[in-house]
Amino acid sequence: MKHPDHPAPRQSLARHFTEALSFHKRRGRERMKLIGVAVLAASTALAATSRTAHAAEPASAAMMNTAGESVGTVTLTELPHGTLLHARLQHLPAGAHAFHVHAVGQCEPPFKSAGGHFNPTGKKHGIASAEGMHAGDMPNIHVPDSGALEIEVLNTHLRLDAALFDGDGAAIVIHEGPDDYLSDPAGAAGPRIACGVITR
Ligand SMILES: [Cu+2]
Ligand SMILES: [Zn+2]
Repeated sequence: MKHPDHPAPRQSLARHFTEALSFHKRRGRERMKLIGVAVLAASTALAATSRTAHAAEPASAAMMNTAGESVGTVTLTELPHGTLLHARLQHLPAGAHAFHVHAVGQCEPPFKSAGGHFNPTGKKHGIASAEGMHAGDMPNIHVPDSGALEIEVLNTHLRLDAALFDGDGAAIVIHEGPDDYLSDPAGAAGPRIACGVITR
């Protein structure tokens, strides 16, 4: 049963728009343009509100080496097509290093505490593997002689969701060597040289 005195918001908006339109028909083209702009602005604001309610807040990881010294920060921002990782790193050895999301948010040197790669869908390791890949697998980073590197990478398999922020959390890990993109379970990347718990 309908309640004419208490129409649903959408009906109310439509009715107001119709009433305003008929009222302003007498006022000519300029006024109608203004109403159109106002209605568009209102619907855009509603859409923005519902997106904000579902979007995850940005997260970050303070990276440290095995001596407990800071080697930079990685920020993680969830976007419609994945999570953007923005790494600002320093004091790292030059060369190619594996760069992963690991399944446990604990960074006790030598960082075995961070567990294996983040792998909520039970895949094998490697962006080059037909049976891959782990959601935590990402391309190698290449640190120049300065030891400092700023990069952004989009991980299309990663979400800042309940699977990542489960009971034991998650971490960003950098390895001594490069990921070969194939060897299960960790890409034969050698020891872990830096680690940061992902927090928000
Ligand atoms: Cu790793
Ligand atoms: Zn992996």
